[in-house]
Amino acid sequence: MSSAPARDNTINNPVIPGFHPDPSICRAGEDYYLACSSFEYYPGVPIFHSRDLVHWTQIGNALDRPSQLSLPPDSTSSGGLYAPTLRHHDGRFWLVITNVSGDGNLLFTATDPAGPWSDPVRLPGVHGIDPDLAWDDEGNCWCTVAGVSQIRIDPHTGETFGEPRRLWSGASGAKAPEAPHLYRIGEYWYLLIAEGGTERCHGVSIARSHTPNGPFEPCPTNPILTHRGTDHPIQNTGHGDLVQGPDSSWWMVFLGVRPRGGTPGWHVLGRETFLAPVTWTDGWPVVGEVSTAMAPPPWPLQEPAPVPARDDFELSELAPNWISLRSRPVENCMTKERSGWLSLRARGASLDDSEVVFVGRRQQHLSCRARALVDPAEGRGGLALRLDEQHHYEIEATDSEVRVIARIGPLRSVVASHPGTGAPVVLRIEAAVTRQVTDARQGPDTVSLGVEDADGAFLELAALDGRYLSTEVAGGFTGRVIGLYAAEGTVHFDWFDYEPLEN
Ligand code: 6LW
Repeated sequence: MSSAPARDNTINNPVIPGFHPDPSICRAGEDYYLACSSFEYYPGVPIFHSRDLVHWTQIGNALDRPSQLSLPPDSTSSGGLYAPTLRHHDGRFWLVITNVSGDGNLLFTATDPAGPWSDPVRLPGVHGIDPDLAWDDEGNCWCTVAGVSQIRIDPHTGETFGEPRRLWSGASGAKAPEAPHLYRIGEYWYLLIAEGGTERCHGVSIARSHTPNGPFEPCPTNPILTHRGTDHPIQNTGHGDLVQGPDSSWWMVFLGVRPRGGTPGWHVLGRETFLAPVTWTDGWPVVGEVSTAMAPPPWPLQEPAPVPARDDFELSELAPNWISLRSRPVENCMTKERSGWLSLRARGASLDDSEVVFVGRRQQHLSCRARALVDPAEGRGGLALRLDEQHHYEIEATDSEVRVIARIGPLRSVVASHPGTGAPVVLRIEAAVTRQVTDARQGPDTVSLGVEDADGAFLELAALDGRYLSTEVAGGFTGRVIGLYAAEGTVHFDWFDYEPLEN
């Protein structure tokens, strides 16, 4: 998967669209790697590669074996894996992350970020989310967590030394000083943090010290990045990480959201990964303009790899952008049961159930179309747009019926029904962004669900307000995922298409 095609001499920001929050970036020679949070989804922690900081291709998921990632069936959505730090040090890649649904802070290593990553080293003595790793000149490894506090660790064994030391509680008395990253840059150690919470007040602040352990002096112009209180189209900007470009210029990756519709605005794609230039004044970083169409960096850009719309399920392994809920047992998700088809064997009876068998991909475009050819002869299942167990729209097929189901909070309703033919059927879900807001209460987009006839004509069965599948309504840390599911028996899928539509 690649993203952000160059257009009209600007680059598209977010550089990694869709639910890809808490970006952490590192450089190894000419190569850049980036990791994101993945919460209740399995495999976990998508890893991206780029050579130009603009075009990113997903090369794997760091945690793709049960020995690395355990998410109990009853673990909550928006639990699971929070906020990685990815670093290249001493010829190896290091990833540290919190599994809030069980194992706490965990450290993994790899020689190739595409994998395989090691089994976890547990960090039972590190208390707090958003762990960061930094090594000083003496070879000490400092693990800094939200709060903000720090402890020395042995990254090979997970042993901690001494007591945690409080470093800084942020610049402005704002809530949630978190997402620390510690860097040695020139004569200083810089401590970058997020504060204000991951909602509309989010921001990034920085402090510096002559040692990795403080005392830290806050930047006089903190926060160095925030869109709080503005009408900027990119909101909730925060949780950043710094990196040097190929020409040694400085850049920040950070998360942001794109709310749409009337007031108060709803964002539906989750928190996305954005890029912004950084310059330095008086030894402090200054974040440049943040824009959805930004000026390209001065170095040559890669030609983005074309992204095929269709997955034909011809391969025995699913591509890395496919994610499941909590686990992916081979007996429930089969690529060889019927050659060239994906076969899902049901466990839970609906998407309300945390054990449902679901395989999806992130919705990455404000307007898009997803289609799938489904054979329901041996079961019941279909195509779904999911935010969590309490917020999803789906079009579901059995031999005798196709129906649209909406679950919004405690309410569940069959909103449309259509006779089935007994034959495989093409199901379709489209999201169309609200272009013009004519009413302050208007939602961010419309979600259409329906079937295609033999000529490919779309028969819309329902058009639903997208706000109910937004973070502002559902809560939590994730974004929409579009995918295939089985709710009874075994359901076979011949292909799945995902196409961006013009916004
Ligand atoms: C993450 C925290 C945050 O741990 O949201 O925006 C939390 N920042 O740093 C979950 O992604």
